[in-house]
This record gives sequence, C-alpha cells and structure tokens, in this order.
Amino acid sequence: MNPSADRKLTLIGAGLAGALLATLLARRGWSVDVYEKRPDPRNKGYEGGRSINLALAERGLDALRRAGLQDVVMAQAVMMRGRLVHPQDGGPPTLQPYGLDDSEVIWSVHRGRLNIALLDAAEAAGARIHFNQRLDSVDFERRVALFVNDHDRTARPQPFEALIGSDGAGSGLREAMRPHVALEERFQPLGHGYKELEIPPAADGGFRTDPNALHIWPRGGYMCIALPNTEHTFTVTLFLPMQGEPSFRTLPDLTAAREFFQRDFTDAMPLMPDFDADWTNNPVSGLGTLHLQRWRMDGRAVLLGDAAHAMVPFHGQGMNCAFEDCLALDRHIASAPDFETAFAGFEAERRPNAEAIQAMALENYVEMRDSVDDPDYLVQRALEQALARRHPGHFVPRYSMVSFTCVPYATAFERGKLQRAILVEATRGCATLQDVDLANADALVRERLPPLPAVPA
Ligand code: FAD
Ligand code: 8RB
Repeated sequence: MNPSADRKLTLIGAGLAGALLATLLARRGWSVDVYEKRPDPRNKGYEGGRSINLALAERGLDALRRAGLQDVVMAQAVMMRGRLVHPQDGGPPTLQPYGLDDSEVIWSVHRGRLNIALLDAAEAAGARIHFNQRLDSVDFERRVALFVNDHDRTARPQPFEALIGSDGAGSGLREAMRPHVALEERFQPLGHGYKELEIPPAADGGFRTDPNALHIWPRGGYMCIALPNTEHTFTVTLFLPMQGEPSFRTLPDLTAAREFFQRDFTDAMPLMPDFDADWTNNPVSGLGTLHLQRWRMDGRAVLLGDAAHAMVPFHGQGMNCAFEDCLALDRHIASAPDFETAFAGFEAERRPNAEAIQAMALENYVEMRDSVDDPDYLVQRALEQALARRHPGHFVPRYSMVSFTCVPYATAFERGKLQRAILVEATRGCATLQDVDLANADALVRERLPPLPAVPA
C-alpha cells in the first residue's frame, strides 16, 4: 500500500514496540497517531522509580539499526559476554561464554532511556504521540475508538481506519476485540513469580561485581539473576515458585527471606545492603505465556508484541521479538494491497515464530536454574562449542541462533531439536570432551543437518 495523508494508522501503546513501529511507519509516510495511557516519561518528575534493564540481542539490535537508533542505544549499553554462574557453596563463579568471541554477546540496556530514545525518534519521524490516553472501548461498526484520561477522567472518541495493538500484556485492544473475534485466548501461568532487588554501586562508585556478564545463581527449582546497569548498579531478580517449599508463600516475612538468601545466595547477600527495604517494598509479580490463535480482526485491528504473545522472560527475547514483529508488520503493510491482507500476512509469518520463542523461553528456565552445573549438560555444551567451531554456519548452537542471528525462531527451534539429538547421542557415556568421538559427531552433523539457510536482509 502506498501511504497517503488521508490513510492513517492508529497505534495503541507507546511502549517499546509502539514507539518503534510508529517510527518505521511515519518514515514511510503514513499518518501515525499513538495513544499511550501513561504520562510522557520525558517530563520532569516522571522517573525516580527503579532502574530496570533489559537484555538486547541481535534481533532487537537489527531493528534499532534499521530505525537508525543503534548509536544512541549502544552508547549506554553494558556488554554481557556470558553467564557467570555462582555455585551454591559460595565458591568462585565460572563464566560460560554465550558465543565464540566478543562479536557474540548480549547487551544490558536501560528500559526508560530506550523508551525515551524511541519516542524521540517517532516524533522526529512525524508520528503524533498522545499521552494520558487509555484505550477504553472500541465501536468497530462505526470505527470509533474511545480514549480516557485517567487523571482528569475526560473521554475522547477518535475515528480510525485501522488499530494496531502495541499495548502490552494487559492489552486494552485485545479486550475490545474479544467479543467480535474468536481469538482463542489461553493464558498459561508458570506457577513461579519474581521479585526485583538491587546491588548498588560500591563505596568508590564502581561496580560491586563483574559488570560484563549476566549473573546466575542456579538453585534447581529456582534462581536469582543479575544484569548490570550503566549507573554501576545491578538489577537482581529472584525467580521462585509461588507455592511449595521453598516459595514466595514460605517466605512470609523479612526474617524468613533473609535466612533463605543467607543460605542459598550466600555470596550475593553482602552485595545488597538495601535488601530489607527492597524485599519489603518491591512486589511479587506473576509470570506466564499468552497464547492466541488469532491476532487480528479483518482490516480493522491487529495485535503485536506482548499484546499478542506475552512470554516468560527466560530467553530475554520479549522485547527482541516485539521489535522483530514491528519490522514484519511494517513490511507487510508496505507490500500488501490492503490492511486485511497485510494483517493476515503478518499473522501467518509471525505466529509460528512467536510460538517457537515462547516454548524456547520456557525451556530456558529449566536450563538456567537447573542444568547449568550438571555434568552431562557441561559435556554436551563443550561438544556444542566444538561443533560450532568445526561447522560454522552449519552447526549453530540454538542459543546463538536465537540471540546472535535473525534466523526465524521456528527454524531455530526445529534445528535445535536435531542438534540436541546429535549432542546427546555423541556424548553418551562420555565424561569429558576428550572421550567424544569427534569424527562420528562430524558425520552426524553432515548426515542430519542441512546447511543453515541465509536470512535475507
Ligand atoms: P510494552 O513495552 O509493555 O508497552 C505497552 C505500552 O502500552 C505501555 O507503554 C502501556 O502503558 C501502554 N498501554 C497499555 N494498555 C493501554 C491502553 N489500554 N491504552 C493505551 N496504552 C496502553 N525482553 C527482552 O527482550 N529482554 C529482557 O531482558 C527483558 N527483560 C524484562 C524485564 C522485565 C522486568 C519485564 C517486565 C520485561 C522484560 N522483557 C524483556 C520483556 C519486554 O519488556 C516486553 O516483551 C516488551 O516490552 C514488549 O513490548 P510491547 O511494546 O509489546 O509492550
Ligand atoms: N522479565 C535474559 C537471558 C538468557 C540468559 C541465559 C534470562 C526479568 C522479567 Cl530470566 C532472563 C535472560 O540463558 O544465560 N538473556 O536475557 C533476561 C532475563 O530476565 C529479564 C531481565 C527479566 N525479564 C519479568 C524479569
């Protein structure tokens, strides 16, 4: 479709996906209005909350690059080379590199600053962002959306041509679509929740522990992680079952929480002088996967990002996937003859990929919390790295396909299964990599794995 001044697009939500998509569409010449329920984060007095960081990987970086935002974002990113695994006995942590070298790393970025950079870019491209405007309801018959300002309780009806739901996991557009479309919505709760804590800077202002890693304290049924911030702090997240032993339920008070941390996260405790305040003030939040069989209502509405496919956090791909959605939807809108065709093409392309990353994210929780110090896992991982070096562009570890390439998630998921079978088979009965018959493993790779298809630019 060729954009024209009288063909406007209405986006709901100016979060990470909404702000990026607004930039892409406005640059193509579409007339773009974005309605965001919260106030403008660029206004003074808005910030002051906790500093929350996100892991940015190649898919997200690729989208930012295409939007011309790489430099501004990367100027404030902290490199994470691998997992730094902290053992239970308090012994020294060990680094498991994510990739083969420093070109294969992930980046910790500040959510608030990233969102602001995206909002600035969207407005510079010509998009209009309306803050304090929550989508309340939609008259799809007459194509009018009702927005409410939650501060002064005023309501504004707005005519629209097509609505794009980038309004996150609690999407108001999804709710408005529900009575009209069989979305076949299913929320799969994880049964585990999370709580955020902080490691502040050291007395000399520096980092209290290694900044160039994603720290993991794996404890079998649960874990802590920590990501670095440019302010020399770390955001620590405890992931724990909601019920059972131990669980958020069995840590009813600060004394129980402190004992639990002293016992299980011994080396982390001295890094968190504000533990008591953080534990008391920060909420426990739930986690889960949102499955939808339909993301659209003919040419009138479409969902993307968390609104369409919220996932558990354990692959650090929610934002990366949402950004990839933005590139895809922009491309479909540009090439299809009408919105209905564009939205259908978008959903057909992205839904299988969203399902694949949702499944891989669930699997990565078990990998992170349980198997990272398991002997079988370690020998398989050693072989995986050996095969990755021996068969570049052919045997690519699943983590690498997900984090360092834009190979479709569904392809990464399928090839990951074939590769896993090779690793299990070739390491059977082997305690170390020296015991593995590499010639046999090479033969299995050539026999079972077709070369990895190139991803078009
Ligand atoms: P959001 O970014 O949530 O944006 C939705 C926007 O819509 C918000 O601004 C909201 O105010 C607005 N909105 C909601 N309802 C309405 C309404 N009715 N009307 C108008 N506006 C509305 N992903 C990664 O890739 N890597 C990570 O390391 C990572 N870490 C995370 C850490 C935390 C603590 C959390 C919570 C998430 C993390 N994620 C991470 C996931 C990532 O944040 C999301 O997947 C991503 O933000 C999805 O983008 P979105 O635009 O779809 O939704
Ligand atoms: N949402 C991440 C990874 C994979 C790390 C690995 C994992 C916190 C909420 Cl849990 C997690 C990863 O396999 O070694 N990369 O990036 C980010 C993660 O959690 C983020 C910070 C998070 N997301 C609600 C909390």
